Amino acid sequence: MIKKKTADLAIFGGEPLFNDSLHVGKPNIGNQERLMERIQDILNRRWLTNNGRYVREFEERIADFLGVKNCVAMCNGTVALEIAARALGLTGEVIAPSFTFIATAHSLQWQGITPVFCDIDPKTHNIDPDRIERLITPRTSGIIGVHLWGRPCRIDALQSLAEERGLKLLFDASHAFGSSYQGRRIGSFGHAETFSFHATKFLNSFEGGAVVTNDDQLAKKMRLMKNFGFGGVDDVIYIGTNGKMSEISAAMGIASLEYIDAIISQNQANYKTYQRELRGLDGVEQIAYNENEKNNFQYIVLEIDAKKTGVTRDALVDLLHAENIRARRYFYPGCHRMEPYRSYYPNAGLLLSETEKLTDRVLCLPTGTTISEEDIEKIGRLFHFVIKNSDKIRINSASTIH
Ligand code: T4K
Repeated sequence: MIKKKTADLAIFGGEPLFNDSLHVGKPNIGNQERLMERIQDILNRRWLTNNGRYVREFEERIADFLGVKNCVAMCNGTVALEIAARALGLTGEVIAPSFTFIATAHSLQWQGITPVFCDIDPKTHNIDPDRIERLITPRTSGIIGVHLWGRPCRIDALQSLAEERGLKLLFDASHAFGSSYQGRRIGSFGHAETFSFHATKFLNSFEGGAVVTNDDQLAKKMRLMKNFGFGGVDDVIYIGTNGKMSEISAAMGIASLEYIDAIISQNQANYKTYQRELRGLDGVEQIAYNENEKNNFQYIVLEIDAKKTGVTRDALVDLLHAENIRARRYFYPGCHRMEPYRSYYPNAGLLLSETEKLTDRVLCLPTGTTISEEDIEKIGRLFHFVIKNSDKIRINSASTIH
């Protein structure tokens, strides 16, 4: 039970609600004993990287789990996107959402491809297929859909459009490991899909990523690309980079894979507890997962309507941080308002009105295997308290609390 009075809030100098910070993105770690055994084996065998046995096992198990022919493991999700884009032959312009982590856009710009930002559907937070057509020019070579928060894009609509217009279709599935679309696991849609296995992700390998595809030729090309273009010893047959996953990362990835049922059930329980605790708060909407599909429930995402709550999203973030709840404003302020895109396209916002509205509303809360039901109940009570007392907590236009 929290018995906070306004003056007790940490932001006013009181004790924080939590002694140890609760973080969005705190890693889930599988069976540590099994992980340590594998790490010991890696050290004993002195085979640390370069397509070792754990990387091969990880790739096989991922492909099997997703029902896709090829999994090419990479050192991280950004390099996975870069290599997938390059192997697909993307050039000129590629249509992608601005409401995503910056890596989606950077992976293109990094290799001289222009990301053309498309607005989102405010209901799903994903790229709106109905707005893509008007952005296609003779320079457009592809579309990247991002399954944000693990909720799939409108894949059918994107697929039809890409086919009609002869465009490549790549999905950034960084958030969507384990999710399904129309009963089929994310991973085998479009020409390829990429994953991030960063520490903060549902399935983590410390750092890591992968491209998955049913296209054998594409997979072969990406295997060359991630290994400097080596076709054999002393034989470089292609331009490449170093995108390899290490053995220790693969061992962590396997440990995570073996643990995902437990992570999902904890994430789902947290999601339900948040729904229960935040119920009845006018102006606070928790985004919903389609429970007819498979979900990883990795993100607890709220939309804050400051006109109803009387407290802006940013003020709420300040308050939560003061209470040691490390909430995040993903993906503020949108890629188009970050460099170099904001300088390149200063008027991009005119076509991105839904993105702009959403970047001021979204708030992500901690979840995962390290948070308890009681923690979430406390967070819920804090929300009720703050919103009920919003008139006493005066917030100026810069979101500072007085
Ligand atoms: N596409 C999409 C749609 C993505 O979301 C991402 C990555 C990518 C592509 C690229 O994949 P990678 O190249 O990263 O594999 C974090 C992650 O670094 C990033 O992987 C992720 N998306 C993004 C959504 O979140 P930041 O800037 O929020 O990181 P940071 O360091 O602030 O950490 C986030 C939170 O996690 C903090 O509250 C602290 C906590 N944390 C973090 C680490 C690393 C821990 O508790 N323990 C840890 O070990 O980007």
